[in-house]
Amino acid sequence: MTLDELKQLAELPLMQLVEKAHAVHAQHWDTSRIQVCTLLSIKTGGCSENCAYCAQSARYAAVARQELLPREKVLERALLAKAMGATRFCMGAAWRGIRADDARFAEVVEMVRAVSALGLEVCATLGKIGSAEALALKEAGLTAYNHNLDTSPEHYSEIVTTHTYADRLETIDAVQQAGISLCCGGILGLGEGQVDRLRLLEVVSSFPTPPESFPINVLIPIPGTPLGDAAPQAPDTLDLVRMVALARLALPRTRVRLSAGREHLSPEAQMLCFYAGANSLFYGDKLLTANNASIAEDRRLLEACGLQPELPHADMLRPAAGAGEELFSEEEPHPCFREVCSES
Ligand code: SAM
Ligand code: DTB
Ligand code: SF4
Repeated sequence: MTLDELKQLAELPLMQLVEKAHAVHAQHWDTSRIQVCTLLSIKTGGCSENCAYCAQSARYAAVARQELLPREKVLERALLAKAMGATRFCMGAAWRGIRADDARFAEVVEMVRAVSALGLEVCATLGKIGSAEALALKEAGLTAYNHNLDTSPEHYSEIVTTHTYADRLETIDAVQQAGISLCCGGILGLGEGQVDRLRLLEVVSSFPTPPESFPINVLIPIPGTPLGDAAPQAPDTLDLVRMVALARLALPRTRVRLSAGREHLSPEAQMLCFYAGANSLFYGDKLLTANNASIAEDRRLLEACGLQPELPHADMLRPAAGAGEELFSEEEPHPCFREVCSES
C-alpha cells in the first residue's frame, strides 16, 4: 500500500477506519480465534548494538547478562508454553547477529529442531543472519524469523546508529529467500510521527511477500535506556487502535500481533484492538526481559472476548516427532488453556 493510500486511511474518522478494518479482518480470518505465542529470552543482555529502547544493549546495562540457556531448560519452557495453550514459541537472543560457524548457532539450530518436534511453531530472533544461517534454521524446522524494522527508514537513525535500516532489510531478504516466514513489525512511542508509522507499513506491505506476522509493540520505558525516562509521545490507546486497523488494511493476510506494552492496557482497549484486526498476542507473565500482561488477566480477557486460541498452522514444516510429542493430541491441542479459561 502506498504512503498516499495509507494517509487517506489514517485521516478517516477512527470509527470508520475500525469498521473498514474489521470487515477486512472478517473476510480473511476467523474472528473468534487468536494466535497465542510465548516468548523466551535464550540469551540475555550484553548486545553490542545501541537500540535506544532496548534493555539488552551492553551500553545501558539495564539487565543482568545471561549466556545461552541449556537446551533442556529451553525445552522445559517450550513444553510449559504448549501446556498453557501456546502454539508458537519464540526464542530471542540478544546478539547483533550470529554466524553459522559459531558453536552457539549450532546449539540454537538444535533448540529449534527440538522445539519444533514438540509440535509447536518455532520463531527465533537472533539479530543479523545471512543465507547460510537462514537455510540451516529452515532445515531444523523454524517456522518464522522475527526481525523488526521498528519505525520508518527516516526515523531509524534516531533510534539506533550501530546498524542501518539496509542491514535489517538484508537479513529480511535472507530469511524470505530461505522460505522462512517473516515476522516484522514496529514499536510505537519512539518519538516518531504518524508519517513514520505509515512509512513502516508502506515498506512492509510492499515486500514481494508481505510478512506473515506484524508485531505492534508499545514502548516499555526501561530505566537506564535512552528512552527509559521520558517515553517521548507515548502513544495513547486510540493511536494504538488506529495502528492496528491500518496494519490490518495494509496487510490483510498477516497476523497482527499485540506485542510489548499490554501490561497497562485496559481490557477495553485490547478488545478494540482485536475488533480492529489484532489476532495474535504474547502470552506468559514475561516478554524477553520485561513483564507482560499476567496470565490470569489474559485468561479473563480472552474468555470475556470469546476468543479461542488458534491451532498451529497445518502446513508448517517440522522434523519428525520427538520427545514430548506424545503428551499432546493434535486434535485437542489446547485442553489446558480451555480448562483454565473456564475455571476463572
Ligand atoms: N537482536 C534481536 C533484534 O534486534 O531483532 C532481538 C530482538 S529485539 C529485543 C525484538 C523487538 O522487541 C525489537 O525490535 C522491538 O520491536 C521490541 N522491543 C525491544 N525492547 C522493547 C521495549 N522496551 N519496548 C517495546 N518493544 C521493545
Ligand atoms: C516483538 O516484536 N516483540 C517481542 C518479540 N518480537 C521478540 C519482544 C518484546 C520485548 C519487550 C522488551 C523486553 O522484554 O525486554
Ligand atoms: Fe536489543 Fe536487538 Fe538492538 Fe541488540 S540488536 S540492542 S537485542 S533490539
